[in-house]
Amino acid sequence: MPIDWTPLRKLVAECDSFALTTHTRADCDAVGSELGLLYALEALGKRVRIINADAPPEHIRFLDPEGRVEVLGEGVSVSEVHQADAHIVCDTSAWGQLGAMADVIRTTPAQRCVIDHHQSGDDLDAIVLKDDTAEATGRLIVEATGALGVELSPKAASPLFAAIATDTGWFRFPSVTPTTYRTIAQLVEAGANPSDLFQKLYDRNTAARVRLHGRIMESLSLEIDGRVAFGQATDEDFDATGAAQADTEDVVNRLLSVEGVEVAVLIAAMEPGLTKCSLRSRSVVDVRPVAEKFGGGGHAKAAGVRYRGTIAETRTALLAAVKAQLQAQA
Ligand SMILES: [Mn+2]
Repeated sequence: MPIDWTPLRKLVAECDSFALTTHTRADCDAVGSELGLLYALEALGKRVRIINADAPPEHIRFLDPEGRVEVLGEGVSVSEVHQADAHIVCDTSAWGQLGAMADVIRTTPAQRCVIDHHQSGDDLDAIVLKDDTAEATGRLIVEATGALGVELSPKAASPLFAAIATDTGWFRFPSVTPTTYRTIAQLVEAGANPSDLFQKLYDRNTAARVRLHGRIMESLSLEIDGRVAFGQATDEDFDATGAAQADTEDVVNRLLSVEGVEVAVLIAAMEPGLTKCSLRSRSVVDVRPVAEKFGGGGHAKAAGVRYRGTIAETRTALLAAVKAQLQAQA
């Protein structure tokens, strides 16, 4: 269902200052949506700050050349955040994903609004502007920009292009529609440079990252007649390669590329007794209930969860849950 932006227009008419935030360990869609919305609101003469619980990962910081993303506790106090007339949460509607910003938003006297495309989420007691069929929150921000009567600026166009491009795996996921391409055309017209963005996002691997990917590919194992693929990144893999957590991004899609595989699961060691799992599906199998079973969430074809246990324990638990889901959907 397309979003009716009337509540946002009303909120913007009523408020002069805005604090924008997103989920922790922000990705391009999270940061790109925040920046796109910030520049749209500023074009209307509003005072706007982006305040997140943590800094964006290093490899996507080029999206924010003006350094507009601020971090709570690093020169920004809770009372400063509370001075905003309204808080807008982008690209999540789950308390658990907001990190330290969750309490700030819970206790704010200001109005709350959520712009998101995730199926899972909590009641944030907010104006909810959600389309869970949208390929990216970034596309919703482009729509919102239009609904607010603001022209897309070159400063907004690049991060918004990156938001949509990365959430669609560079326009190859089934979530892509003609609207995606129309939106992208608007962003390119407004100044986004696709080949420059691609290079900055994907052709800047470190050797450590590529070596980690090699080890993850090597770990590939197949279950349930080759319908489910598992890959893992252990502490030893991180130590031996010198790669970081964020370097596992996107590898799960390579596991999914094996012919016959319907569901891929990548399990990465986070800290002792805690793993981070990424689940992807390319069939009718819905991986969101699998993630939700262990307190995670996401979409039907892409979900994630953190699991308390070793990699082996995580694998056993997730294999059983994926098996149950395959049977339930058979
Ligand atoms: Mn997103």
